[in-house]
Amino acid sequence: MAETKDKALQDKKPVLPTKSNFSEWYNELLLMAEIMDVRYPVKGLYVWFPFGFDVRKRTYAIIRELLDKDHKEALFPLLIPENEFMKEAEHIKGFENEVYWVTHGGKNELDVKLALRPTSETAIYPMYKVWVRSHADLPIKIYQIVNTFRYETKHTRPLIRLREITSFKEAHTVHATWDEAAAQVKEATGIYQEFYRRLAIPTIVSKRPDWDKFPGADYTMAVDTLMPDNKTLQIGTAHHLGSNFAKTFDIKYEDINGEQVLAHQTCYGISERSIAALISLHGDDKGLVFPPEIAPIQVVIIPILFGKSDETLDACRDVAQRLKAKNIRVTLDETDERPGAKYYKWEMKGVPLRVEIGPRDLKNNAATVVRRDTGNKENVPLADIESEIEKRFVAIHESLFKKAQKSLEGRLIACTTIEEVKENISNGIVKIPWCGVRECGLAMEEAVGAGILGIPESELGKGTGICPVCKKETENIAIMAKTY
Ligand code: 5CA
Ligand code: ZN
Repeated sequence: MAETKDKALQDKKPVLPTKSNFSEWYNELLLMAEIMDVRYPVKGLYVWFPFGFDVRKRTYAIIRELLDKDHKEALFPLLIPENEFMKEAEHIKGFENEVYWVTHGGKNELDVKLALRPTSETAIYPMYKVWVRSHADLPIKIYQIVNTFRYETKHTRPLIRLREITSFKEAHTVHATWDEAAAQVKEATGIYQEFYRRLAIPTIVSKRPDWDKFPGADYTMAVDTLMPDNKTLQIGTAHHLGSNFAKTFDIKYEDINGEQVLAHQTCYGISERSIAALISLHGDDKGLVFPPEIAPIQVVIIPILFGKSDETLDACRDVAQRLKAKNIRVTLDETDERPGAKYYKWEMKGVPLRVEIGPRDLKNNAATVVRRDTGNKENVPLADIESEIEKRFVAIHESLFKKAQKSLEGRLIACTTIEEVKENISNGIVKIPWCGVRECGLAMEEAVGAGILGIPESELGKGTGICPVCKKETENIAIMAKTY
């Protein structure tokens, strides 16, 4: 009886498309689970629901924790005067088609147009010119978490390609030497890998080909992950800026011999794409699935009530109290809805563990604990409920990561010819020998209709093969994929 009623109740609600229709699933899920509202009347701008904002808060707490070990957080202005913005030639070329300009203050035309930052090099580096005096001031490692604006012309998508990036974490460092800056780039990709490990997201780090590097950089390292639709998402980048910006912004320090020397710089950033990856990799046909550290609600308790039920409710309240005392984010769902409707609701929200307590459980001094990620049900003695829950949190995290990693590895396809690459490019990330020469790389991209992500760090100099374009032998194995 209860089952059929629940079914009828669910049928009235909008239904989540299956994840096999990834794009529809993604869009519908963001709304149904209350992550983002896409109904704001400006293209490429979206609204964080309070629930989504909670996820954002917890995600960004992790990146803050990792950076705060040896970076300082600061805050620079949103508006950049045109003359500063126009200083670095390569940088302008890369961004001029994406910049929003503020031209008026009220009815008055501004003497100097102001750019809404698309990224903050040109806001921060005029200040670094003032701040950097001597070698003793270095290194400087500063980050900020801000909104940035890019007039993107490719198809905009919530959390993935925004015109207002609401959650841009950008770090900007200054060093004495080129080598120290290179070491910083390495540290940055290491931090990002650790960050994504905390989100149970597997990543591939590679050096972007020269034609795909950040405008104004010597080189760019990128962190990518593979989405369910077999396209890669760039979820972080770290750039070695050499002395390119130091030259144009006149950032110099006095070395130990009293000489004025140009500084060396890096910058590295992530955005809410991190949350797009989190949702996309772990979610399923029933909705969100979160690693416990991120889940706004970690445990939901559902009382299974039959007739007079004071005892059941008391037991539920007691468990809720005990879990709260352990700083576990727990909700006791005492609403009048049927259990089935409650399961559906909390599964959609990605609550990692559901605890059901009914008269039969109580008779055994136990509770039924159900894992969101596997659906696995187990009886747990009430006496040990706290430690049993905590144990499962660790297990869920590890199992989400392993599952995601296996899924990525299962879609890494080794190829030797361009024909093979073409056949497989829609099935995942393709590995192909590449001599590293620009003409060969561009020819491959052209023939396949997909980008070279780079040569993964793990593959550098380790493979052997023949570049399919020039037929020369090479140790480098590049990866190619369709990208977001
Ligand atoms: N100044 C550098 C380092 S902070 C910079 O702007 N690098 S970036 O252009 O590569 O951006 C950093 C990261 O932000 C990218 O790797 C990507 O993950 C993310 N990102 C870039 N553009 C967008 C966008 N339009 N919407 C969402 N995320 C974006
Ligand atoms: Zn070649």
